[in-house]
Amino acid sequence: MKKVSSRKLIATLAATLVALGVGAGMAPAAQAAPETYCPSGATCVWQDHTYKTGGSEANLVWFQQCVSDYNVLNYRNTNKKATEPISVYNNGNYETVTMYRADYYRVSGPTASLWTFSLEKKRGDGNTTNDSGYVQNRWAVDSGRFNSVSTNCRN
Ligand SMILES: [Ca+2]
Ligand SMILES: [Ca+2]
Repeated sequence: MKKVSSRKLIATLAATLVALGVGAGMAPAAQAAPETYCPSGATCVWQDHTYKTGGSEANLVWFQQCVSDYNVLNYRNTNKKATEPISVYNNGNYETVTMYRADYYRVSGPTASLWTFSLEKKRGDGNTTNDSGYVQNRWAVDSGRFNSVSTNCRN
């Protein structure tokens, strides 16, 4: 009787530890989603692929209206200029965002449409330069705005 009880106790304890995510051999925690650090209502960028800057998802730049020139800003928690971000997430609640290759929303030439891309609300791309996801074969961004915001918007 006593033996059964302690086995039961151990089994219960083991189940509890598993439920708490404690223990050896557990699968690594799932990668945090970009909206963990990107505030609701904002569009966020990170320098590197998969929504990270220098290995951290917390090191981002975000806007609620526009950024007219990313590389005058620093990634959060760093003194790194926001030069050439390639991860973009639109955590807006209503609007599509348009992102631009050049600063001040500039587009030019016969391939002007190739100087921008759009992301609907709650969509992102963890590498704008690769050939998968919502944004393919583009570039690092240097400005962006929610679509209702004028191109006169300055950060
Ligand atoms: Ca610039
Ligand atoms: Ca992509």
